[in-house]
Amino acid sequence: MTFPLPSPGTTPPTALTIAGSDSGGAAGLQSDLRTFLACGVHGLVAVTAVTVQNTLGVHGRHDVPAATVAAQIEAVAADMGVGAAKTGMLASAPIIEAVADACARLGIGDRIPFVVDPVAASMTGEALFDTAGQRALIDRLLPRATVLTPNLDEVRLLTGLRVRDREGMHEAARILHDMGPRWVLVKSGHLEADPECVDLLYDGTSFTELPGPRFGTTHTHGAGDAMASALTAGLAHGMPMSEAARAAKWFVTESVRAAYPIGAKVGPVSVFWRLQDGGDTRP
Ligand code: PXL
Repeated sequence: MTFPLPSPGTTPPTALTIAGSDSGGAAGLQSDLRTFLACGVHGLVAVTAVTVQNTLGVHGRHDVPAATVAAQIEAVAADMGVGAAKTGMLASAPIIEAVADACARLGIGDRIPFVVDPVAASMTGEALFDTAGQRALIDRLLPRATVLTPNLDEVRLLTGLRVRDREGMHEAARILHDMGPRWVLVKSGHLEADPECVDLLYDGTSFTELPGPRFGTTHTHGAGDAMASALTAGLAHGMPMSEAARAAKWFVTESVRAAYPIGAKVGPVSVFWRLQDGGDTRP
């Protein structure tokens, strides 16, 4: 169930994140690159926006021009190849349109697995795109997604459904599947009344539960990003969807177990546990 790490000098698979920067280093592209490293894939980035952020919240942001986002995707795809791709914060409708067009040109979401993480708001509730962005996401990216990975707030934004229990997660998965993605993985982290953390994978026919413990920690910033990027890494390794989802669930569970406090509020999940044994090869 683990992710293979490349032996020194061998070329690992590549994974592309199309995401925003979190200056606090917890979520966004920083989390994605860290997760890619820890899951044994070479991380590529198309940065969509720079957020001014710490554990207290998002204090400002500067979006990258849509054409520059598309150019980053084209540049890495042409030279290094994209084994699998994921989206995070997409910031605006024009960026979403440009990403959808670039993905269509490059086969991302066709022959290349495409994980759409419909990031709508920061941990502290600041919107990471507006209603035009939400419409573009539904119209242009959901039908192209190999797998959609919403948390329960994103389920509510995309479908209007307020999920209160595990049965509600099944209903959400069915509705979202009808919106176009080939698989839906509903993240259960926000179902706080549930003593466990059981994510749900749905392919339009059958449900697969991904069970895990719920930890008492409040330091969960970046957990959703880590789940989606570990899933992307698994797909880049060529794992079938259910195997990649199980591996990603294991990875994020260990990363929440290892989370640490830093700053005044919500600390990040950690990947340091993956580096602990055997990392030092000095004689
Ligand atoms: O966790 C979602 C997320 C993604 N990307 C950026 C973010 C956040 C949450 O804060 O800031 C840039």
